[in-house]
Amino acid sequence: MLFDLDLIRKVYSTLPSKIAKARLLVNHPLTLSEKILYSHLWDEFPSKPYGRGDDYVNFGPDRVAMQDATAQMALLQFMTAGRSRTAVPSTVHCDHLIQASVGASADLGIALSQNKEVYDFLESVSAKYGIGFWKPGAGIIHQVILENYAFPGGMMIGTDSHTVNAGGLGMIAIGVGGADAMDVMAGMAWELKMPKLIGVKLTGKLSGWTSAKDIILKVAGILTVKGGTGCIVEYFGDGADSLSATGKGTICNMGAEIGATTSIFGYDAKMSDYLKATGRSEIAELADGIIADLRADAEVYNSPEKYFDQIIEINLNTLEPYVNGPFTPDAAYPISEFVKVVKEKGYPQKLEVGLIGSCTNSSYEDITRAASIARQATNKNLKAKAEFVITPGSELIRFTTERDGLLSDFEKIGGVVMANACGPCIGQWKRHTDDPERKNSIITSFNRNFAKRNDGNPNTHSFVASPEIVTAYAISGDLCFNPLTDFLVNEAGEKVKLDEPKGIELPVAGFDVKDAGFLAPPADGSAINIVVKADSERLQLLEPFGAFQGSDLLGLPLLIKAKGKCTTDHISMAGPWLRFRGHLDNISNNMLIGAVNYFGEKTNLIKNLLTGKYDAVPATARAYKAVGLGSVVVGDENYGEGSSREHAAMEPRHLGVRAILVKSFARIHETNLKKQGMLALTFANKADYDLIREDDRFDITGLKSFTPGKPLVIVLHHSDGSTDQFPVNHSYNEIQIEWFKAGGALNLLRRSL
Ligand code: MIC
Ligand code: SF4
Repeated sequence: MLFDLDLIRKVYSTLPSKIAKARLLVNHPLTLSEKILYSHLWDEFPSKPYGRGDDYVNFGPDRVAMQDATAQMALLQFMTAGRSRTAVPSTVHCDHLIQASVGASADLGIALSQNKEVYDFLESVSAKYGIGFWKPGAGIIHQVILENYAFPGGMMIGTDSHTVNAGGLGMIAIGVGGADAMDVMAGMAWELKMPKLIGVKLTGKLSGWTSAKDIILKVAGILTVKGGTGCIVEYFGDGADSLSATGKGTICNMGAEIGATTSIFGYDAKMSDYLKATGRSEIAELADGIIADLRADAEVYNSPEKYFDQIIEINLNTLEPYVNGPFTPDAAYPISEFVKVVKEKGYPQKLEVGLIGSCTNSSYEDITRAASIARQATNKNLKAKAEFVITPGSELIRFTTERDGLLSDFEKIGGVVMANACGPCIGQWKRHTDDPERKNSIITSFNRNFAKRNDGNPNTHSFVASPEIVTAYAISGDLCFNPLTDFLVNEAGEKVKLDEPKGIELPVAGFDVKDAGFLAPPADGSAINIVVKADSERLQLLEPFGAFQGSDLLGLPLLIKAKGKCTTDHISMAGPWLRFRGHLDNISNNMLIGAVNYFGEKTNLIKNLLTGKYDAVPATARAYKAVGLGSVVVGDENYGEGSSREHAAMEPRHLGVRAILVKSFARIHETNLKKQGMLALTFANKADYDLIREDDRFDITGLKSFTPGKPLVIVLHHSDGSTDQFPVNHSYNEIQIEWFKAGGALNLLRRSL
């Protein structure tokens, strides 16, 4: 559908002149990322270029997107901002709260009744403030955005880390916490450190079993889960132009898994085709008119090493399909080596479930390629040996693929089509298993595979691959099967081989849908009354956090020293806890329950320094809070990796944690902590992590002269009476220090109203 054409016209009318000005300012040819960033500055043009990786910059994004699990907190904050409508076009998408169990229509019915209070809240807030509302079942936020709202050269933020998906249509789209979204909806600037730029040059052309997914699976292996932190990844080269727009979307989507701020492709014929196929010819025409401004300058493509901070080159002619996992998306294996890895590492060989779809891989092309494998299985008398689950990304996709007989290709081999929603990808999955603790393997076309993410079982080994590879594995039921080379035995006992997949980029008969699930807001929503029941267990109005008292923080007990990977799924688990995303006190009962305690290596078992007894993390934090004691959380590298959920920052804030001290942070989480008035600190010397003992108390000193660039000092008081002292770094700028002092950014905003 076509929305907000006026907005796009307005952006395009000034884009060329702003880009020309930016080129003069930086005094060299521009990458596409720089073009879009400089044309979305909030303030006047600066007198000198912004330092990449150094300077904080205020931007003015064109739009905001929110999904139901994060929108609740974002909107609860926005409601306190005193506006009658959002300052920029914004949308809410109901996708995360639907549990996949038996199939689309039954599951959707259950979700509608179980989440009624939350859906009603989101719908009425949306109506009141002029926000477009996508009903439960309409689809997954990023797929819906790609189909309806993303436009080349635009900038958007969204309260979900995979907002970056829209880079597939040449947009700078960035995942943020709800407090950031609130700022933009309230008409304020949005701040980001000027990103560094990684260029990925794609040469050649995909063929056979290899798909766009394999490009990002390989890139994840090269850059690792933190290699993209603070960077925009810009793809280019003839290989880039040969990829479908949705294939580009898949690559950008999973850029979240390398920590990248966002990823982007230059506007090309494939994007134009996709815009036209999804009812947006007007945008394609406008974009065609300024195409040079929607791609990097020619000099950049000719000598990329001069303009990017880092370059990666991938030849698509020789790229193999990849399988990544388990437990981390950057454990990348070309399929030819995967069998060896499974055997050597002792991963469970039997594959129990294959799952395709999600916001990452739901395109028509994806579904046709996977369905071509399923169809062959039927023709060759094969049945899927593993369970096989399909979650379409949107109603547009579901309707069209059903019409074209593709969903029935899956059903014929035993596939079950779930609602157009996140479902198993975010642990909203009633997995049918006899033993929820058993060591087992599953494979998905999703993007994340952290422990417990899909089904809550820490022993589920979750692997990630393209939908066609997942389909082939589901048919074989065996992780030691290589679909490119190996034979299968069919129901008649014959040896058969799967031919390579065949895809159709865009539906020949066009996309179609009966009811896309969109609800436009009324022209005037001022009379709408928003109700949050005082005794609700799902929603709770926010109480302002207390301001900084002005003196150093002394004698704070260690809450937990987290060991190894500590993603937002470890800090604030999803799945069953999603139901409390609008109720800060209730959801705080999941705080850090997935983090591994360095001392004793158990989860959710830490020493309460007041009693000396071991207890759950939330209970211990509440015990400290009850006696007016703050506490400190210590963590490892890339702490807060993964989701944009600000609950991972608000829960510790709510339960009295004052500082999070880690070796390094993931970007969105670090900003979320700052926004909520927490201290986000990093060890100046990473080895100081080893100094922290189980019954330590912390002094955090230097807060009276808290200034940008100046380290603070930690004094550790060990229980044997000895002490250690070391500097810790922070990345707060002036404004962010004001957030800290005010007790959170929202307090500062309220004060200014
Ligand atoms: C995810 O993929 O982890 C989520 C669930 O979409 C999150 C958002 C959330 O936690 O609500 C994300 O990626 O930001
Ligand atoms: Fe939903 Fe999964 Fe996409 Fe997150 S990654 S938006 S949970 S489908």
